[in-house]
Amino acid sequence: MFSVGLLWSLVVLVVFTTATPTPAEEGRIVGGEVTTIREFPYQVSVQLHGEHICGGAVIGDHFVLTAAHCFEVLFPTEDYSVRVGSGEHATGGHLLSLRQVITHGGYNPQSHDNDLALLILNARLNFTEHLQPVPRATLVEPPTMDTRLVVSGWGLQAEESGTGSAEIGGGVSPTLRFVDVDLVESDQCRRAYRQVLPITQRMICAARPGRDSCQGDSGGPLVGIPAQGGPARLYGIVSWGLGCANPKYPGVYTNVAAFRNWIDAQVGAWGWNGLLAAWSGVQ
Ligand code: 4AZ
Repeated sequence: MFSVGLLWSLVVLVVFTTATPTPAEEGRIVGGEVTTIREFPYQVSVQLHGEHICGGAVIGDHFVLTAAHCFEVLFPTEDYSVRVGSGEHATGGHLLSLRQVITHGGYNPQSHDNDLALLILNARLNFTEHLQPVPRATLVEPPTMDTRLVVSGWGLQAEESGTGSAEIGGGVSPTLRFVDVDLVESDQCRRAYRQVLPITQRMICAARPGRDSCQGDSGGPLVGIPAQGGPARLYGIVSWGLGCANPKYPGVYTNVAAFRNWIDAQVGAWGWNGLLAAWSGVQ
């Protein structure tokens, strides 16, 4: 599996050779720990032809939020599925089919701007202790420096090397992992990536020495737990970055709060379509 996201990372690595990570800093969801789906009941695995391609987050009883770049090469909707309620991407929980994949119309594969997709499931989810929605962050309560930020996923435990040939370690993790990261101020993130790509207001950055999300975590949730207590909220969707856990380059996440209107509009339109279909059915 060679995602477009990784491909882009490699392209950028070739262009900016000074950015090539050394083996020591390369690749791992370093500092990550194995966890269970009970701890992250909103986490799902997005699958193509039965294989994990991306993470995702449950935001409603028919809805999963993920990254648009997971669908850059778009297959028929029937080829995708979502595994919910399991800490293993390959087994357990329920494997569900999709009604629709809605990628953001403003998604730009070159700039990674608007890297967001909404998946509409065919069946209504039954929430359990293994399956729960996560509330979305709004612009009213931005993450602060003392918000605990947690990113989770089945992404690579070892990144492929700069040449793309020698792989350090075998593919995505069978079991769900998480790692704590810290918010990186937009200005600081902009400076870090100034020779690479613009950091837009639709992106937020997070990092911690030796810790990061990586390829295969894409589309997955970055959740913030307020220091003062209160509910966890979905702040980010794993989007892109230059390498993984490279001290020079924070992980970049889709800023979920910036898409409140877009998400609400898609969810609302789907609801009206459902009502219309039911109504025309009785006519
Ligand atoms: C990727 O290639 C990717 N360190 C995802 C996340 C990050 C880097 C690359 C963030 O899908």
